[in-house]
Amino acid sequence: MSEIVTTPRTKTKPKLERPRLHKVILVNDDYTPRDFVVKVLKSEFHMGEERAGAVMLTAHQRGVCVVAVYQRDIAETKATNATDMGRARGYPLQFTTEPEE
Ligand code: TYC
Repeated sequence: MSEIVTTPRTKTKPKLERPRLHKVILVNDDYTPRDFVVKVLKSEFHMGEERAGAVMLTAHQRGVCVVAVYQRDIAETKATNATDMGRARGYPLQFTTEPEE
């Protein structure tokens, strides 16, 4: 009796999902001074004066503005640090995170 041994010609590679990036979002409030928001954006997110001013203004006018996207743990750390800078001065400034689509 003869046996036919076949080997598959294609291999299926298990697909690993690429971890989603997370957005850091600046939230507007009525109390934090504009200059202070700009200062925080410059120091925690390494923005220049112009970009920081534009991001602050967008959040001021529209309620929120996406600041940047990072790997999840980096986004969370930066949002916490930036929020803490406001809290240390008694401001309700808020940075949140959410996954990208
Ligand atoms: N709305 C604040 C003011 O008028 C300024 C501000 C802008 C605060 C953006 C928070 O995310 C913010 N002083």
